[in-house]
Amino acid sequence: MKIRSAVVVVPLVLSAVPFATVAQAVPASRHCVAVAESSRTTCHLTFTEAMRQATGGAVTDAPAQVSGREVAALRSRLQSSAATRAVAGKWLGTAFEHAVFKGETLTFITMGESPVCENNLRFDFPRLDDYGFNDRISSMETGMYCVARLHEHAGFQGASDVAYLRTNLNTFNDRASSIRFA
Ligand SMILES: [Ca+2]
Repeated sequence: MKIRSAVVVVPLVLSAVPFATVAQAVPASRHCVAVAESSRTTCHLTFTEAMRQATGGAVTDAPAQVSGREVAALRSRLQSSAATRAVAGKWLGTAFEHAVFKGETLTFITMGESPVCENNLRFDFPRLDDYGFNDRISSMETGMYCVARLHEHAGFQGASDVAYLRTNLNTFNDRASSIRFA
């Protein structure tokens, strides 16, 4: 009986150590902003900070982590006044790591004059790998005037699919390597 109780106690003591280590090692999620006219990308720990940057400070209370309901609220919000509509014209779209607008995000913006896509302008992001988002996009939200064409390969090569407004990518899930907004 003495030996059996020792065997029970030892694994309990050992298991406490790796559990604490794993809890500290959970990686933070990333929410990045890609600018069409620049190769520079800025990443944030929360979607709140990414939206603050993407809207030039007009939206400061977006949720830290996103869901479909919150993204819909954000769209309504951007359409609510002349000031935010001007900002919304610079927002090309946001890509999400998971379906139904969850996980890490990559928000695409332009520094050009708004409104943008409705003026036959085109905004190219030829290598999603540059943003750590190659073959990862599972859902998309596009800006009010923009349609996103997703391509299977970098440089707008290979098969393509179109995303407009809020959509899960379904057959194009985790396949896109480049995106063109128009
Ligand atoms: Ca994915």
